[in-house]
Amino acid sequence: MSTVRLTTAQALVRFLANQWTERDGERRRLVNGTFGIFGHGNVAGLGQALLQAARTGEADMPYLLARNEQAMVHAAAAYAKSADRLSTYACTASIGPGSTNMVTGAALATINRLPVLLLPSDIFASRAPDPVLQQLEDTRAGDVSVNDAFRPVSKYFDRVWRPEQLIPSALAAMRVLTDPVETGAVTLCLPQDVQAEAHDWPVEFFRERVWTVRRPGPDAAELEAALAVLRSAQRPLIVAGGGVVYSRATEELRAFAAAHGVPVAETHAGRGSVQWDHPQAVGALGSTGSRAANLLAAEADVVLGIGTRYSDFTTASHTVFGDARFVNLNVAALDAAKHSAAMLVADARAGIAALGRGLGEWRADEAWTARASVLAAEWQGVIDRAKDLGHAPLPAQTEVLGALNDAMGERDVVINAAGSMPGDLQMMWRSRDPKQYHVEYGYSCMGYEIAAGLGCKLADPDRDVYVLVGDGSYLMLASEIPTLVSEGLKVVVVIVQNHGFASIGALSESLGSQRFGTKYRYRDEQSGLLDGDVLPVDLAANAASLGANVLTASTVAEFKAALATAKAATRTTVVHVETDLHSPGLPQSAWWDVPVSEVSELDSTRAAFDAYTDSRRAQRHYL
Ligand SMILES: Cc1ncc(C[n+]2csc(CCOP(=O)(O)OP(=O)(O)O)c2C)c(N)n1
Ligand SMILES: [Mg+2]
Repeated sequence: MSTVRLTTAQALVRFLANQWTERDGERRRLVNGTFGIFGHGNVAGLGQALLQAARTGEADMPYLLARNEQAMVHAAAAYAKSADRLSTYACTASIGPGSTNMVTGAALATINRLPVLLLPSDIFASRAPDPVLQQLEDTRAGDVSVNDAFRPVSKYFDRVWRPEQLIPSALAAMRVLTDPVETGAVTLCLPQDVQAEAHDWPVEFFRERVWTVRRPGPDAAELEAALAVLRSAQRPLIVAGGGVVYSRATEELRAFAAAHGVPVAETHAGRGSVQWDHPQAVGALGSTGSRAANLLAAEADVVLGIGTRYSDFTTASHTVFGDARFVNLNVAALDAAKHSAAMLVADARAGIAALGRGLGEWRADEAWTARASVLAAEWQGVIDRAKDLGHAPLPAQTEVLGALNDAMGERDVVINAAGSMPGDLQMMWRSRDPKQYHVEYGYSCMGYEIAAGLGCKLADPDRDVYVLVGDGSYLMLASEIPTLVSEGLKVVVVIVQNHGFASIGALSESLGSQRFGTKYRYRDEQSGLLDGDVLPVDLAANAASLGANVLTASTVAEFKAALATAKAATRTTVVHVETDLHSPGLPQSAWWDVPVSEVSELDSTRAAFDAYTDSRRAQRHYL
């Protein structure tokens, strides 16, 4: 057996450079590059290995210097989302805080089922200098470190205590990253001494490996049972989730919906599965759904869920569906089994094809299909009105989002994650391309947005990327603007300034908590609350100080003009627009379960509790 002498870190870099994925004849690098921030935990181990790779060309592993470890994991997750999970980035962080900063990113990736490879550095395997700077000391166990916090949020976790242990560990990591069911954050902890330690590695470890991203077909018995339920349906509704997009099943879904006259409602991750003006498109479903989709969900007799995990926003906390039976086509049994469904465990594309063949000429009731079209058209009228309110003196958020939607090209991408915008976007966005609507709503993590712009742009350099970020999110994590600037990547960042939390403020008010603590204001001396004057915070100046071009707009007309300038720009450009914190949103037609205090001294809370108790009566198990 021929061997090569390398450090553990050098071996890992060389190994990663030789991993590929393949699906439908498309071959991609599994780990396209590495984001990192160096500290004493990784500068001399992985840092040296990455430098050697760059200097000698012995391994193709581009290195990108991020500014915040959480943000770099978001960038990797966004890259993977854009790449339909066929490719991702690795993230190296120093031990201690550098590593634990990645835990939030790991949770986001795992919950959204997006592959990211995390390489937190770890305490000395030798234990010689214990406690090393930033080491957690545990009186009960010697093998615990802060990195154990990654365990519940990782789909695979290992700590490489000895160099040769990397071989099984790295192979297992690749298997999990490329498995459409298992995928999520994969964490290999690398003790700082082991990273730098040499070993004689079998050359075979570094050969090119191709991991097939499989498309499992349906089981014959499950398919028969699913078809029987569907054939009995008169009022069927499709719920399209992220699995449709990741599986690239959108063409098949469009054809299936048209052939069988089945309306299609979409989740956040499934938005764009059918283009907005497809004859069967009825918009978004659930708490922030269209009235069309929510009415149809209440009346449907069979729901065909495809690639959805049925989050509470989709089901309106288990209130949106009526007496429907469910058929769930999903690559993961976990999701296929939800709502006591007839399970169809399969790849979305393979499953839709099999269902289409089995259904033959079957069609939904003509009246049902027609009613769906009427409701969908009515909802488009609601959107048109929300886009053009003439709200003054500050524009309404829906006007800003509408202007952005109109200004964007067919293939451009819009990114968002948290605050009031995901709800408005989900209700009103007109998607033309399956990759256009990039809203992270599995973890809804403030701070994802700008970092995700970086990941998206790396994945799809030929698409224009528009990041929508609230002032709250911006204040949490604008750190990757300088990274975009240094890498020469152009993203348009739209900062929507409303001096606080439009989202949680409105929620607070509806739950009787009077918008307490949701405004960015001076503390008022008399009330003792944060409801004084607006703060002298200038996010436009802040963005300029980070190296971006900055444009400001205070009316919708100015915003449109700024977008046109930003579109033509060749470098990262921020458009700062102020909107009315209290501006009207779109009409809500479904509930969201947020419990209200059962006892209270406040009238507002008591009234909200009564309303909450009423709403909860509609909540059900789907048995
Ligand atoms: C990291 C993180 N912390 C807290 C929350 C809870 N949260 C959801 S929306 C929101 C406020 C967002 O404010 P902003 O970005 O200004 O958006 P707006 O609501 O004003 O549209 C908060 C605190 C979250 N989703 N993520
Ligand atoms: Mg805000």
